[in-house]
Order: sequence, then structure tokens, then C-alpha cells
Amino acid sequence: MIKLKTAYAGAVALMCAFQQAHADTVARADSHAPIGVMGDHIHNKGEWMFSYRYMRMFMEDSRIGTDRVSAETIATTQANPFFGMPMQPPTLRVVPTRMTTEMHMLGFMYAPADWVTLMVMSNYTEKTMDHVTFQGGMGTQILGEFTTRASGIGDTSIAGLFRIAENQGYSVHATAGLSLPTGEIGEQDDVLTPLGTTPVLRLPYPMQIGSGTFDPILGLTYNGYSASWSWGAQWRSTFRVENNSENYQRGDEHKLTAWLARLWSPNISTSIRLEGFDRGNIDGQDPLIVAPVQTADPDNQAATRLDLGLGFNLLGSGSLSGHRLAFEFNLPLYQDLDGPQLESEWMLTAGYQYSF
Ligand SMILES: [Cu+2]
Repeated sequence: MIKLKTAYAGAVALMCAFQQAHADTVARADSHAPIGVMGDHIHNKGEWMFSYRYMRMFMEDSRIGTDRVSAETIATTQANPFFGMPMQPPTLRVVPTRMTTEMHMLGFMYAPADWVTLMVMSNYTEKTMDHVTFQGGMGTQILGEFTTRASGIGDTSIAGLFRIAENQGYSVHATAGLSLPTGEIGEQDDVLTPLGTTPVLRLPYPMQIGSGTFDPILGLTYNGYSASWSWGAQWRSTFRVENNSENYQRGDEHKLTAWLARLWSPNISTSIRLEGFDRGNIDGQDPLIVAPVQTADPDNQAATRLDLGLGFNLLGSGSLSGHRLAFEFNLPLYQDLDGPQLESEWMLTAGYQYSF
């Protein structure tokens, strides 16, 4: 009987600890990671969450490896992989100078049980790329500039987040999901060729909105807490396992990130974050993407980056209980690109979340 009582007391103590942990995770601004991290937290049984994120990424100038390279150098020294095909010059005569990517991301989370949270994310993406076209087959005479645009619904991801461990000071969960090919891969726009013509062509790989393939997603997230600090780390990979209808697959993407947040009051936290990013080259080739431009080369897509993120989270209280606002600004500290390829300059993420 005494044994049973002790066991019962132990179970109650454990449950209280669990509820305490739960209370902590819902009542502080930093119970969510910096807003640039996806699938960073899980929910308790019966909870729903809606999220909206606005992301803007800006790229400018090109690199080969870690070295900046000018448009003139690219136009006169970089071989065109399509040389030998009709009207293809020996070097890359069209050079991208700037790219802006804007995303409106919608997300839903629901926990049918404490051990699993389901997540669906989709987005509307707008891409803009500016280019300079050099005249004819050689020299550095500029013929003109042009901008291509693409927009539409992006790929949609569905995922399960599985609670592996949780205690008062930390939690760990695994992510297993699938990216669905809801984004377009046949985007086209008019371009200015080195010959002065302006045909409508299928846009190169970085301007396409989707991957065109079902891509498995795997990840692992750790969150740790103390009274006024929190920290965490996440690994997340997207694997390409099939070719799309246009005869290629994008490179795998791997992200490894770690962050530290300071809780100034239950409603305000600030964060610093490092993220390592690695993306492979494209395997295969879209037969309709043929142009003397670096973005059309399947072997000029791989990137390795280290980014620094500065962010803050706000958590509503009272009548705004359950509402969150968060911002994060990311700057690359290091980037090594298979190039020539446009380099990242900065990224901004702003998000609103509501759980109930
Ligand atoms: Cu959530």
C-alpha cells in the first residue's frame, strides 16, 4: 500500500512537472524560436495554430566560390555550356545583377495528441530578376537591361512533429514531412538576347516557383529554457528523390541552426541565431532552359552559406493572449557558391501567429 502511495505521489509530481513545463512553454515570448525557423515547436493535444509569414530575400552581384566577379568578367571569360547549339555564343552574354524573392507563407498546426503535431504550410511567391545583356558574341559593349518576373503558389509541405522528450528545462521533437509539387516549374517571360531579339522563354531554374517533385523532409529540434534565457538547435533537410516532369531534380537542401534568446519580460524576447545552409546542384536538365546565362546552368546552383540572424518575439497578453508577432533579419557571414551565381545580401522575415 505504501509502495502504491509513493508511486501515486511520484506520478502526481511528474504530471505537475509536465504541466509546469507546458505552462512555461505557452506563457513566454521565447517559447517559439526566431521566426525564420520552421516547425520549431510542438503543441499540446487539441491546440490549433494559424501563422502568416512575410519573407523578403535580396541578392545582388555574382560570386564564383567565395570571390566576387563582375558582369564584364562573366561575359568575357565564363564559357556558355550551350555553345554549339544554334545562336549560342561561346561565353555567358546575359548576366543577372539583382534578384528579389518575396513569399507570403500560410501555416496551420494542429495537435490531435500530445505526441504528434500536424503542420501544413503553403506560400505565394513572387520573384524578380534584373539582368544586363552584352552585345553579340564578344567584348563588353552593353546592349541593354531587362527584368523577368514569376509569381504563383509555391510548393506545399505537410509534416508531423513528434514529441521525443520533454522536461521542465528542455524539449526535443523530430520532424517527418513531404513537400508537394504545387508550385509551377514552367514559368516564362520575355528576355533580351545578345542579338537584340526579345523572345518569350522558359525562365532559368532560380526563377521557377516549385521543385516539381515530392520531396521528403526530415528534421530534429531541441529547445532549452532557463528563467530568462532560452536556446535551441534544429537540423532540417529536404531530399530530392525523383525527377520532375521536365527531366531534372533540384539539389538536396540541408539546414543546421542554433539560437540563443533573452527573455526581457514574459512578452518580449530578443534572439541571435547562426544558420548553416547547404544546397546541391541540379541533377538533369530542362530541355527548354537553354540560354547564355549562368542561371540556366544546372551546375551553377549549389551554395554553402553561414547566416547570422537577429530577431525579436512579442507575445500578447490579456485580450491579445495567444497572438504573437516576430521579426528576424538575416545577413550572410560566409558564402561559397558554384558559380557564377548571385550572392545573398539579406533576408527579412516578419510573422504573425495565433494559437487557440
Ligand atoms: Cu504552432
